[in-house]
Amino acid sequence: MATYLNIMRMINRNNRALSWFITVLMAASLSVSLGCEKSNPEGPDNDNNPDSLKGLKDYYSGYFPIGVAVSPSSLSGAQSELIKKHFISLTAENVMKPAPIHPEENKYYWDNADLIVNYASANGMKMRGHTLVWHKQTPSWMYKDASGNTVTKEVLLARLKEHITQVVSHYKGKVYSWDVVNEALDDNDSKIYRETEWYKICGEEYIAKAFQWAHEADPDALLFYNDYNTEFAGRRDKVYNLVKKLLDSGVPIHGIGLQGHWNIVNPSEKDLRDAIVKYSSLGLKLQITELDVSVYSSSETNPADNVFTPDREQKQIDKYKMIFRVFREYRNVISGVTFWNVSDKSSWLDNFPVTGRKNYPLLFDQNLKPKKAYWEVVKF
Ligand code: HAH
Repeated sequence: MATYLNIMRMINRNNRALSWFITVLMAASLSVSLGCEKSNPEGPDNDNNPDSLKGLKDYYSGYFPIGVAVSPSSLSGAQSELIKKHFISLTAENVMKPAPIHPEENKYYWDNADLIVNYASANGMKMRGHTLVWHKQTPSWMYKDASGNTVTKEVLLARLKEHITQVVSHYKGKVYSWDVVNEALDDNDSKIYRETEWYKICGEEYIAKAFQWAHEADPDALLFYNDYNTEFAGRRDKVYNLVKKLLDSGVPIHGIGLQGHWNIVNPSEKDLRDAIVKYSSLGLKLQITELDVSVYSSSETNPADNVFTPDREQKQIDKYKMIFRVFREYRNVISGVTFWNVSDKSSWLDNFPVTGRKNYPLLFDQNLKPKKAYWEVVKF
């Protein structure tokens, strides 16, 4: 700084124009070096960029583990390299669900799920289990007897106990947290429980039992209730009340999974904060279990409207930026953030809620390159 002033005094005597030019130059370089925001290079993921060596999980290592939902086929080639670089936790997108893993009574199919669990352990990653009880992707034999009639509550609960005991025991010590019950609450504010076969045959009791049996099979596993739209007032209160009731009656439940299937409009920062604050008042851990940010709002359903416009891109960047800022703030409560799929190359949202409408909901593009939203999420 002193040298700079001396130079300026010297030049000032001789040439006012030159001195003005140098002042501007120095000011520009000073403002870059003193800037409080760390400047992550926008976009370039090349070898000259020191940040390109770091993965998403490394930026967040002091915050929470960053995970991703995978299928066995994503664990090779370029996708595998991307997964190893950016993620430290895995969830099986489908292969641990009741239908694929327990296709017939007394028949378990472990191979696909084992592949993912072994990959996680070989690469020092954590493994989440998804999911033990759900109304979808559940084999139809579960609810029927040999003559095709609906089974009694006693039979269905016995089958549930058998399923949970087998699956949780098989992965004991390998899966550290389970989404025990998925989506048991109704979408409609006027109803509490979703009218699934589980509910119709067993009543609400199956929920508490599922947690109890999972806990008996692996007392060290962290057990989660997992659901979507958990940030909107109606469902937020229902999730809170359900989990509070379970806790009050001594059911072993350790956390709430907020799926995080969000979009360019929702949730608002206020809804997200209110949900986190309300759930954490129960003294439980929260995990974001299935994060993606659809580039379409929930009211947009035209299959032809499927272009990732600059406007949608900017809105997605803003939403990702906001949600990760809030997550960082609540790092003491949030114990994991998992993305639902690896990159925009393929996502379940390419077929939901509109079949065949391409979506671009993740932080990596169709060529597996970090998107602008990625660079914003790691800029803090
Ligand atoms: C999630 N449901 C499930 O938990 C997950 O297992 C699946 O792979 C994808 C999404 C979200 C959902 C849904 O399936 C239907 C309606 C609303 C939300």
